Amino acid sequence: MSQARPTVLKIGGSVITDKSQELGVRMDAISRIADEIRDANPRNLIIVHGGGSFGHPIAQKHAIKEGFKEENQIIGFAETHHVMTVLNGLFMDALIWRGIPAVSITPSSCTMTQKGRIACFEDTPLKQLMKMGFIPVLYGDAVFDAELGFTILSGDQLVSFLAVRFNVEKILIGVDVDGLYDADPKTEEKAKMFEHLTLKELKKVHGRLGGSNVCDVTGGMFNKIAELIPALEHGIPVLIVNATKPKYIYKALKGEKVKGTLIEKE
Ligand code: IP8
Repeated sequence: MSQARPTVLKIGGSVITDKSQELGVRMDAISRIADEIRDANPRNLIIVHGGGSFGHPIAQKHAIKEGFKEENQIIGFAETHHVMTVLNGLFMDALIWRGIPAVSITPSSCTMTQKGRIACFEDTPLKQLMKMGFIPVLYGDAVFDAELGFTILSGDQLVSFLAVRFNVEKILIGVDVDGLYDADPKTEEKAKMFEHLTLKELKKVHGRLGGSNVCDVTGGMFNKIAELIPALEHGIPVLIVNATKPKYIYKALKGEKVKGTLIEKE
C-alpha cells in the first residue's frame, strides 16, 4: 500500500496523436512514454491523457462542448466518448504489457459537470485502487452535464481537480513544445520560453499566451494551463515539459533536472 503524496502526469493529445489527421495515433510516442513511466517506476501516480486527433475533431463536428441542442448530437456524443476509449485502450495496452499496473477510469461514468465545471466526482474506486498501488489512468472525455445535458471535460480540468482532491505533490504536463512560451513557438520564431513563473506572473501574461492553431475544442495552450490555476493556488507546483523528447518524462518523474517551465504559487 502506497503512502507517498501522488504525482499527476498529463500527457497531451498532441503528443500521442497526430493532429494533422483524424484518428491519427503516434504509437511510437505512446510506447516510448510507457517505457519511460516503467523505467521511472513512480511510487504513486495518476495519469491523465488528452484527446488530440481522436476526441477533438468529432466533438467539434457535433458541437458536443456546447451541450445538447438537437437529436443528431446524440450519436456524436457516443462517437466522441467511444474514440476516447479507443485511444485510452491503445495507451492502456502499452502500459499494461510493460507490467505497469494501470487501470482505466472512465470520466463519463464517474463525473457530472455543471455548465462545464466538475460538480460531482465519484472518487471511491479511484481512492481504493490508489491505496492498493494501482495506477489510475483518466482522460479528457465527453461527459454528462446537469445543465447542458452533456459537454466536453478537458483532461486539464480533470488534472487540476484530481490534484486538489488528492493533495498531490506535483503536476507534470507533457506537451509537444519545450514549455510555456510568450507566443506560439511553432509559428513565431522569436517566441520566448518561460523557465519559471509564479502564479502572479502567470496571471499577468494571461492575455498574451496564444491558443492552439489546430482543432482543439477545449482551448489552446493558455486555456489549458489556466485550468491549473486552482491547483497552483493550492500550492501544487506544475512542471511543463516536452514529452516528444526522449527521457524528458522519465527525468521529470524522477525529479531530475529537465528543460521546461516550472510554475509555482510564490
Ligand atoms: O485534450 C478533451 O481533452 P483534452 C477530450 O485534454 C475530448 O482537452 C473528448 C475532446
